[in-house]
Amino acid sequence: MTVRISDRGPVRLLEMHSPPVNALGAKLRAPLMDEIQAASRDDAVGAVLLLSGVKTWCAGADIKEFGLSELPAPDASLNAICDALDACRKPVIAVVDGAAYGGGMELALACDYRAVSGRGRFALPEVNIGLLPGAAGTQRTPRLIGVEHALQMCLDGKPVGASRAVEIGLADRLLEGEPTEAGCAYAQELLGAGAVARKISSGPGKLPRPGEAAEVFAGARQMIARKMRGRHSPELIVQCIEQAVACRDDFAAGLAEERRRFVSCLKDPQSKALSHVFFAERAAARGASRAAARAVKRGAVIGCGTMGGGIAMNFAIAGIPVTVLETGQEALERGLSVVRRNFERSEKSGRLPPGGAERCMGLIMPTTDYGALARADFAVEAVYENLDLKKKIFAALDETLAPGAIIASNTSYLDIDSMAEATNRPGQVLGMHFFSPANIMRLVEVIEGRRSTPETVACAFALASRMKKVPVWSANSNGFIGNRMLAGYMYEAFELLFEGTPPESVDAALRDFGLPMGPFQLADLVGLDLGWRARELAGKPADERKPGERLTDALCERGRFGQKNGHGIYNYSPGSRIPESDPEVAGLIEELARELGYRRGPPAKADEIVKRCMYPLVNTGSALLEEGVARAASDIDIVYVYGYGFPAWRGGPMHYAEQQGLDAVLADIREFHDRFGARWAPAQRLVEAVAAGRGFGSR
Ligand code: 3H9
Repeated sequence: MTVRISDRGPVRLLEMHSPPVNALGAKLRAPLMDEIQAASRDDAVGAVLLLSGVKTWCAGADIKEFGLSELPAPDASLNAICDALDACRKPVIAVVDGAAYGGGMELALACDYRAVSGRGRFALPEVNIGLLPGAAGTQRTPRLIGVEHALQMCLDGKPVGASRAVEIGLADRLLEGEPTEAGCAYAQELLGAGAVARKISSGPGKLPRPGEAAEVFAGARQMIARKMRGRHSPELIVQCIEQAVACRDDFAAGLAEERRRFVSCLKDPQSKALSHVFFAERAAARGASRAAARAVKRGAVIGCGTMGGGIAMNFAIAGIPVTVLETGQEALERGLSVVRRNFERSEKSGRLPPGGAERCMGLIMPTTDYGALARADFAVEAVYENLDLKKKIFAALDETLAPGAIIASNTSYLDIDSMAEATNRPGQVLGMHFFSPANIMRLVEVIEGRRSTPETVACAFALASRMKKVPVWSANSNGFIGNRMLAGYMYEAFELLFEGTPPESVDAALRDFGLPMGPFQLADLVGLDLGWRARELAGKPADERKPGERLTDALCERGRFGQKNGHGIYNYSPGSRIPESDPEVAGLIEELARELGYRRGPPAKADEIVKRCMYPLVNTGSALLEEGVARAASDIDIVYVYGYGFPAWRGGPMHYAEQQGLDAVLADIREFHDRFGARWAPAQRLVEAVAAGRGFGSR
């Protein structure tokens, strides 16, 4: 029974019970529809309460249903339920306890009253999966709370908590105590006061007159251009709300406009890609181990540089006390002052609640003494990339920590097994590769070493989830998933330069593809000097350096380190991050290209640039699957979306390749193989997928 019915005097209780999240699939919609109509007809019923019997009030439409056919039929049934609520002659009260998201919030809006428990929250997150609220959300929301709040909810998709919902008029009552009892008491109170049915659809509510909100719409469009470049559904959302205003007294006309745009979103590959990311994220987080995860009580972080500081912040944000170790007092203080500044910035921007910065700082204990780490049950080493140094730290941690405590390395490519061998607890060693800035970026690669136990891996996954990160499993292999793929991408970008395409054209093509920045802007941002110093330190001979490394080394020798000193592959005016071309760099590229024997030609077209830079990701991704370094193509997509800014609306590199058609991708890779040689040899896994006429497969 997905809808449970009971009566409390004249109050009919309809409890949705479709675990885990009351998604509005066919099996919940049909009985819900029947019971609403039955309650409307039943003379003994004075009011109806709509409740949830599971933790989530209602997660909205069942996203899995959208993918069932090539051209999904309009999901009329959810709209039909909302129509039935509109037609119901008894007041219907939504008792929102938990998340009322998407179609779930739209269901609540079609009710006459909304009561919310302290756990209740509302959101219209359809935009996150490339859709728009398609069950009158764009029509009822601005009528109830005005255009500005409605635009915000539809465009940012973020939840509005219980008190705020009451404050802006989204909910009528904040319930105290047990929600069902409190909801019944509220219904009785309404009946006692002679309250009647009250339909948002029956009038313009808070809708402005046409023209009055022009500035608000213009502001929304500016925000979209700034923050949601390349996405289709945000503009359609704005149009739907504009239509609500234009059709002011004609709810049905506005609804028809919403319907038309909703269906076009459903057919758009962007919604398929974003839904893929939604499910891939959850599949990745389920991880590779079903072992029981021990809850971490106290953390330790070794190193308080950019990464160490960010990782310590993650512990504190998750409410876990953490001790941070540095070699000297000065470095410690410098690192902590950055941490404090970042916390304060987070509080200012609303990412932390008021007082959150101070509370988080209170959870971070600085030290220069290994002995102070003795009580930690999970330590993360985050010093610079030097295997010998890391091994020494692992040995010192092994001496200090209690048996069973876990030691993780934040290395981005070094061998986890070598670090494990430096300890007497190889089972409790693994990699946890955070991405910079570690307090913001959501990806964490969890690297299982040869001897890491299932419990150790499970514990790292649970810790990452507690930190609100997206953990992805990877085997221990140089560069793991993300950086191994990045290497091919960067290599190809530099090849394009030497062949005659200017850096600004390469960057522009990849920005137009949807990346936040091109490879050379990225290199300047990270700092060209990091790699240069590492190569110098290791004494890597010039003829063993890649062509791109030769170029960045030559730039560094001329004092061009990147954005940090205003000169890198580009120039930067003081205080600006806008790249400007420099003829000196163009000359240097040409000179080096001649020296290395490149045949220079006309600049590559955008389409070729994209293929040359994206297909190494696909080919390496296929090889990673073949080698078992990654367990699923969808995991690779998550790594690239959450760690490298790959546009989520393209679904990640592997999904993108599938959408292009793997046979077409393979044909291009073969052509590049003929033109450029061995580095483009097609991965066996890709060849097999094409031969079998299938995709990369799911978990
Ligand atoms: C929509 O409503 C369109 C309408 O406007 C118009 C229609 C005409 N469908 O996240 P969790 C699964 S579009 C199907 O781990 P939590 C999820 O995959 C929809 N499945 O739980 C997972 O499965 P598994 C707009 C769904 O407690 C399991 O449920 N709504 C859906 O951390 C548990 O999920 C949204 O975009 C769904 N709608 O968080 C809301 N939702 O166990 C999307 C979840 O196999 N959902 N699943 O991995 C969420 O934001 C969170 O799931 C929620 C619960 C906050 C609700």
